[in-house]
Amino acid sequence: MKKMVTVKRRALAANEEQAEVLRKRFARSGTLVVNLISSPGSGKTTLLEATVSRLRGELDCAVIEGDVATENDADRIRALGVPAHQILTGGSCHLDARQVERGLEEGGLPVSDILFIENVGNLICPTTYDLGEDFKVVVLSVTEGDDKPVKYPAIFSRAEVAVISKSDLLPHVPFDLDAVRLQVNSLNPDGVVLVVSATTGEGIDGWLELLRERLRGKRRVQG
Ligand SMILES: Nc1nc2c(ncn2[C@@H]2O[C@H](COP(=O)(O)OP(=O)(O)OP(=O)(O)O)[C@@H](O)[C@H]2O)c(=O)[nH]1
Ligand SMILES: [Mg+2]
Repeated sequence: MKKMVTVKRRALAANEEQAEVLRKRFARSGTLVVNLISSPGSGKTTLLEATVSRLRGELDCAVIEGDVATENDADRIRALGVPAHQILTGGSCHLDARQVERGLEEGGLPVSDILFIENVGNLICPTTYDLGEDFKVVVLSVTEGDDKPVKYPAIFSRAEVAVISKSDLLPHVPFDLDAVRLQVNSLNPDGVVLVVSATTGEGIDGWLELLRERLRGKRRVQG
C-alpha cells in the first residue's frame, strides 16, 4: 500500500513538471486552455460542437479529445472544420500532461486562440492531473442527479467553472438547481455556475462570453 502511494506521488510530481512545460508553451502562444471534465455522456462533446461552431470566424479553436477507445469525438469536431486530435488512453481513466504534449506534436494541431481538452469521461481520475490548462470546467448534466457536487467534492472544488448541462431536460427530471448551486458554492466560493443546453442554445452566450473574457484576461496579463 505504502509503495503504491509513493508511486502515485512520483507520477503526480512528474506530471506537474510536464504541465509547467505545457503552461509555458501556451503562455508563449497566448492560447487559452480549457480542461473539460465530467462523467461519461454529460455532454462535453456536444457543448464543444456548439462552442466551436459559434466561435468560427471570430477565434481559432482546436480540440484534444481523450477517450479510452474510438476516434468518435475527434471526428465530430473535425466534421465542423475544426482541427482535433484524438488521444487514446487504452484503458487509463484520465489524460496526463505527457500525452497532451505528445498529442500536440503528433496531432499537428495549429496554434490556436483557444485549445479545448476534453478529458476521459470520469469525475475522479482526471481531477489531480494538471494538463497545463488555464482552468478546469466540470460538466454535470441534469439527468445525473443533484447530489453530485457533494459526492464528488474534489473536482467541484477545483473546477473554476461548473456547467450544468442539458437544461432543456429540467422539466422532465427531478433536479434541484438551487441545491446544486449551494453545493458548488460551498465547495468553491469563487466558482462560476452556468446553466446550459447545447441543444436549445440556452446559456451558450454566457459560456462564450466567459471564454472571451478569460482569453482577453490572459493576454492582458502577458502584455
Ligand atoms: N437533451 C439534451 N441532450 C444532450 C445535450 N447535450 C448532449 N446531449 C446528448 O447527450 C448524449 C451524450 O453527449 P456527448 O456530448 O457525447 O457526451 P460526452 O460528455 O462528450 O460523452 P463522453 O465523451 O462519452 O464522456 C448524446 O446523446 C447527446 O445528444 C443537451 O444539451 N440536451
Ligand atoms: Mg465526448
